[in-house]
Amino acid sequence: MFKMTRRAAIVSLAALSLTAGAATPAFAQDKLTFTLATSGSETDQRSVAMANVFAPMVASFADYRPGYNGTLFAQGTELEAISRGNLTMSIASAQEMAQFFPEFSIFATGYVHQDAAHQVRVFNDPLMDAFKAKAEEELGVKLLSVMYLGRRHVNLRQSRDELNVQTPADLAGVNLRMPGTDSWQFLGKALGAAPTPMAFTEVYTALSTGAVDGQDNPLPTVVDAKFYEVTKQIALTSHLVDLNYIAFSKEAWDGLSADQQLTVQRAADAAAAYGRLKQLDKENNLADFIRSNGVEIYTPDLDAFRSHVQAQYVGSEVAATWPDGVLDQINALGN
Ligand code: KDO
Repeated sequence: MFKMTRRAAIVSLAALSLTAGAATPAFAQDKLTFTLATSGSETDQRSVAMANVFAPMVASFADYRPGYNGTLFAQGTELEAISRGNLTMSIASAQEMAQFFPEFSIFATGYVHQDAAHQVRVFNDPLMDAFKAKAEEELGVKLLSVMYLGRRHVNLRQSRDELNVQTPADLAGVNLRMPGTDSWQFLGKALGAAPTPMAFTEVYTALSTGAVDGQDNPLPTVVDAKFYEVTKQIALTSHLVDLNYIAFSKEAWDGLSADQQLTVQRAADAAAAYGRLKQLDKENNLADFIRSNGVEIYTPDLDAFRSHVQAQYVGSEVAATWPDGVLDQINALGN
């Protein structure tokens, strides 16, 4: 699993030549190339939004080159690649940002964001300014916009007859795949499970062989990655209303004209807005399809999950990294 301390990132940012690949043309008249790395598939709504909305909007001055399924950079290594000048863009998670700046874990904490609109209000609120500034100044990564991934639920190989998940106690000993960073693993434990770190691209095989008991992701991901083929149940825990940031190289950004910067910002916002609507639509309409493939979907005791998860964060090392007052500010932006 990739893990880099903030200090190491800062050192590498300072020490390495930043001319490598961020978005620099050989000649002034050349088009720029914006390379994006994601562990998501080409059919993932965030990828679709970038290809169908972002790319055309910047096409007059930049070619958009996406690399899907972790083929350009493995999941969790994209931010470092941007920081080193080897990549222009990624679809980054708050959990990945927290590898460099632990306070980003607040945006990766269970039952904090309430819905997609809440994510947008939080991202655009002045409370984000200090987070964004730190990412730019210390990592060389500009967070352009917030994308909606969706409500993450617990998705297991066992049938409900074998394991009926009502409370966190029912997940005791369940080997739940979570992505490989500290924030994810903390959340997996907070849910009551025994989390196993694993890259997204390995999850289907691990579910089909039984190397893990389950995974957590929103319904659109369960369909896109065909996890419904190798699992039997989904407990709608909604433990994380998950987001991603459209992350952009600060070096590449600084090389753009003011007009181009405005266009890139607008294109990112438009792609995020388009993707959000598509993802929400899918999230609301996929349950029947998943059920028709033999996966039982049901709602557990949400109060039990929420109170247990929140209790794990209170007084934790994770919560100690959150700047004073930010949780209250986030909550105040909720419904
Ligand atoms: C995952 O690994 O479970 C996750 O959902 C984490 C997200 O942050 C995001 O990276 C996503 O995978 C990938 O884009 C694949 O959908």
